[in-house]
Amino acid sequence: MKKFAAVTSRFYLMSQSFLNSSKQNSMIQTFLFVIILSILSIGCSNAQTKAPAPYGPVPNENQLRWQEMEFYAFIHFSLNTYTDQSWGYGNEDVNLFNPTELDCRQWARICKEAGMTGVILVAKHHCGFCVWPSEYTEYSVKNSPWRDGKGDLVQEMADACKEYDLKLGIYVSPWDRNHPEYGRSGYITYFRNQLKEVLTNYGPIFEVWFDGANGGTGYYGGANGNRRIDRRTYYDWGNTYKMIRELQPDIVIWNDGGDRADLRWVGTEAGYIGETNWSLLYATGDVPFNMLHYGVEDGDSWVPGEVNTSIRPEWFYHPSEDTKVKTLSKLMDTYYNSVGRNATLLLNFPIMPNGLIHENDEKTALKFGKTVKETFADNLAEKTKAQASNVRGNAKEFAAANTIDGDKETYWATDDDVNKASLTIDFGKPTKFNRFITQEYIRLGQRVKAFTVEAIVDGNWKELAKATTIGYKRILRFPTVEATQLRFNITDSKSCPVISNIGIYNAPQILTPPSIIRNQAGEIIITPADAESKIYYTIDGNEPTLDSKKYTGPFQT
Ligand code: FUL
Repeated sequence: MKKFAAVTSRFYLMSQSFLNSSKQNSMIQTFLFVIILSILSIGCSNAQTKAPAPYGPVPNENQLRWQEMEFYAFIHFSLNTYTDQSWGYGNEDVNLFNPTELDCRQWARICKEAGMTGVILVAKHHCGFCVWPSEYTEYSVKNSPWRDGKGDLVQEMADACKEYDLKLGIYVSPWDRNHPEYGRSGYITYFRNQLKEVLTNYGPIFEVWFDGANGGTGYYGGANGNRRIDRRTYYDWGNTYKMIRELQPDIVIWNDGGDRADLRWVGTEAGYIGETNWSLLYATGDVPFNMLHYGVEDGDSWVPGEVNTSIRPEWFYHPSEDTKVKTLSKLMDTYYNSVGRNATLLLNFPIMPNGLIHENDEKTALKFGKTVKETFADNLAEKTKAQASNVRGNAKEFAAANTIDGDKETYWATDDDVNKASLTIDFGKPTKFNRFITQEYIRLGQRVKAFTVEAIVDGNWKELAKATTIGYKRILRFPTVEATQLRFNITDSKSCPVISNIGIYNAPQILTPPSIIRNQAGEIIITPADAESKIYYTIDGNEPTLDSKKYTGPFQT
């Protein structure tokens, strides 16, 4: 505005001097006056159309950068890999750690090809074994036969991430079942020294992960006891966080125990977050029952959810699970129920004893990445016209078209007193689609509480989907429709809606064998890779045809 005022007054002076010196006729005077007036009036309408003020808590730059990463990997590989355990006791022999074909470049390549943006490596699990040669313990790779004790897995992972343009994150278990001082104050110094090592020596770390399993039985340097701790006070998280932020100013901290961190657990490791998902919690760290899963609508802090889940049932490699790698349909559901519900997806790869990702996991991960890529390759909204029922100050800066311009920094906003509004996309011709994406401009807070999506089908508006929160990203699935127009109705919002993006897609049908399982009640459950496939089956060994029985739900055989 200042710049504009300066330009206007300079123009006014110039025109005055022109008038004085040349004494032109009154027509010219009137003409210039009109120009000046119209420039001034544009200035006034701009002045009225200020951007919406932020509403409630907003993300910081680190949380924003992290949220845009969307999909990244977890890697679990430690002594448990060699003992077929989930949690080591803390006395497992370091000599067991001896991968013969370890290649972090294989892990990084798979992650990259699957569309992931980073990798969080378990540097120390609950057993206390360190996959980097920590100078503060003997319980590490430096005393293992791997690379004659000269190996450093964190360094190899950091190098591979650099080569494949992935960000690196680190999991350091606060609970350490090996350390003699665990449960006493001496352990906190040790824990911080270890954090200092991993956060200083390996370049930028985007996320640090502190698991919530804390305290219990363990080896504890030979004491073999049960060490209970107070999760809220023992680790003095406040000071630990301060140190972490000093060492890595761009980091985000994940913690599901103790002080509130930057990111939250979602209350389950099954691979989904609540359909209603506020990126908010209370600053005190108090979480009302089950609210990790849904966030807290009136929360006073921005704490978005991260969905962590494994590509197999367990986190570490167990040969018995080679046939239990999640199916493409399961992973697609996981994607829609995490990234599609305003969270990120942290998908785990268990590493085999030889140091590689199993081919079954690789195949599924790549298929998954390819399907996600193909699904969202062609945004049908981009070639359309968008119009809204209300545009803030009628200003172009806040017009509906900003949702389909491919620029995440522009947005559609309404006037301040509006909390219900519609945006219509006109395809100009009958168009098939089955996915709808919308994104709020979360720099200004999370606002929308409810919305619907409709389309003109056979001449009438028909509701395709109904949902609650949006946040950074919301994806809705519905059966394919052919329509000329789509209408996005915000039916309730905490404050005026601010929408940065709309995407409309026609996801290809996933042609892959369905998963077939028998549940505990003995029923057969058949799940196709997408909700649209129809299934016909036989139970007599004959090839099914379209005349065979149609699957409608679990059945007994
Ligand atoms: C859990 C841990 O106890 C598991 O072993 C695993 O590391 C997972 C990511 O978090 O709570």
